[in-house]
Amino acid sequence: MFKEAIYHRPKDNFAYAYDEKTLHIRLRTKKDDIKTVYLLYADPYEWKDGVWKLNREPMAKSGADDLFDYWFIEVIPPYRRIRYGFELTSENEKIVYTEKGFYHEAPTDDTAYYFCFPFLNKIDVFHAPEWVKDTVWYQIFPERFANGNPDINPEEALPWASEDPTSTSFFGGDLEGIIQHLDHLVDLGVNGIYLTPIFHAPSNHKYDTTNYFEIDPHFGDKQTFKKLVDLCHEKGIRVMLDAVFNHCGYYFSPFQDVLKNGEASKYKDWFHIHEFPLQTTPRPNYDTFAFVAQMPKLNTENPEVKKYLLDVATYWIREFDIDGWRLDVANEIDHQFWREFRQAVKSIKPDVYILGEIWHDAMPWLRGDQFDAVMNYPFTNGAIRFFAKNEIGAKQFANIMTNVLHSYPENVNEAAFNLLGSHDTPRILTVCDNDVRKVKLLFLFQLSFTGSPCIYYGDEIGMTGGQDPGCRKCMIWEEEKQNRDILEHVKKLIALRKAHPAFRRGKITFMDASDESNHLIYTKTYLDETILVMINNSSKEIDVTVPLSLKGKWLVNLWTKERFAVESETLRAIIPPYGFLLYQVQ
Ligand code: ARE
Repeated sequence: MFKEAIYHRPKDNFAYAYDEKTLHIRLRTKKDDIKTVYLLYADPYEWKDGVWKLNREPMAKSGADDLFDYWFIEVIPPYRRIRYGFELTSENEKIVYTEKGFYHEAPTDDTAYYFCFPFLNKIDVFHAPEWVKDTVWYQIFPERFANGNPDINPEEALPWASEDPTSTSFFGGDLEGIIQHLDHLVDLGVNGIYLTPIFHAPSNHKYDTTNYFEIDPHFGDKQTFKKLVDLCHEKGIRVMLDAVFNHCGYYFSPFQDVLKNGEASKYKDWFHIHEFPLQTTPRPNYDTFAFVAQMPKLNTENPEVKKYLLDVATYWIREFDIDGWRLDVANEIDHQFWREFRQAVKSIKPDVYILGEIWHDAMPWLRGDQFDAVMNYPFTNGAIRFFAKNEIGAKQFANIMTNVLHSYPENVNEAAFNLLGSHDTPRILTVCDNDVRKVKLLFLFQLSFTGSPCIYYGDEIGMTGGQDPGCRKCMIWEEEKQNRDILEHVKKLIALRKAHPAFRRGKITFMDASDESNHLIYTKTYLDETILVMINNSSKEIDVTVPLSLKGKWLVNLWTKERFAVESETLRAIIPPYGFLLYQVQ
């Protein structure tokens, strides 16, 4: 037995409260090393005649990645607290693993040996808004979505789509343009929009805020924004805005005051200034986003700054009823700020969605006291490596996704923001080298995965473009120039997601993954519904045996609506190159 690989640590993704009553416990062991695992647990204060009696329940293998197996069990302790350990059996050894180490027999003379989940306090349970789990997002970069009001165009605005964007070009996209095209979103079936920044700022992306309380005049005004939110709400669409609180723009008045008055400025502690006078070259002598002099970092530890930004956060909820905040560069701001941010926004709208922009492992922000979700780029990267680039085989892909799912508690995964790309990454069709079949498989995987998927504007009609600014081209509205094939595919998937709870929610189980034929088979289960997804990510037709005993069941092909009974012990399936099969098991 490889004891070195055995790992558990209470809290975070290994032992957490799933809801007010239920604990989830996970254990990691070396891949293929352990045959069975039992959870040994008991209430620490329940002794009978001087004896502490442990319960013993089997744990199930919940998945495997390249190196490890993961084990899982759900426990509902009557008094909401437990001490616990694990009994593990390998080919030739049986041991008990506790917080204090390994034992041949489970010690019962003292609870101190064991791991401790001290108490399940309701207030500490991670709780993301319910609606997010049933939401399909659509991300809009407002400068490039649609020009609804040419009267407010920036002076230098170019004719719509007349050329490829540069980092400084403008095309006149605005809020009125979004209003005029809401029917496209309704038709597509999305029910949430995420707008990159819309507040007053000089750049085309508006991540360099000048005034957090004003809509950028080239995008519209507050009345137009109110109209947009109200119309969206009427159509069942939620609205999320971008909160750029890590840094402001160069023309933000407190920063201008420091530039003007130097050390005498009453705003000097709003920033992190290394020395006076301020200089921007060769590198800024104040903290910034990256080394961008136009984006001075705000001192969010300063109570005045904190109050200012929390006022911004609550203002747009209170006055405009927005439904979510996406937090730019969220991991470079202090945790304390985010704790207070959560309290401030949730106190006025308890089901507002708080989405952090973090590209890396984000567990410290997802403990229930800060964010509801993060932009799930580890999901994006895994999906791209497998489907778009063929860098990894099906097995490794299943391992990566298992790893992604085991990096966070289940209730965190249920609200994860799963994206294939954004305004910061090359477009998905371009990453797939213009292979539409691969894009379709990516959308299938994304939209059948548990969480809250987001479609980047234009990806649904096959727009192309490389890294920023290439991925920010003007939306194509002429139907004859749109890829209607991708559009119909995405529409159908969103409709399936709406119609079938198991498609959007529930547990994903990887049943089969072969590097040889590069196929992947997984099930989604939720309550009493099971959906079987079979994907052929190769250029050859494949003939596979379905790794489930389905005899006597009915299968409904969700794509063609055909229904048939399975009469034989094993079921074979023929899947065309880069094709898929989707069955509901009845
Ligand atoms: C401009 C140029 C870029 C250039 C950059 C830096 O266009 O080509 O690389 O300057 O000098 C906004 C604009 C960008 C603009 C930028 C600076 O949208 O067009 O870029 O401002 O003016 C990291 C951060 C993450 C950040 C990304 C971009 O962790 O927070 O980098 N994303 C947000 C927004 C951006 C926005 C800003 C931040 C600034 O979503 O749109 O940029 O407000 C790895 C790393 C990550 C890294 C990621 C991407 O995974 O580990 O930390 O993210 O790659 O690079």
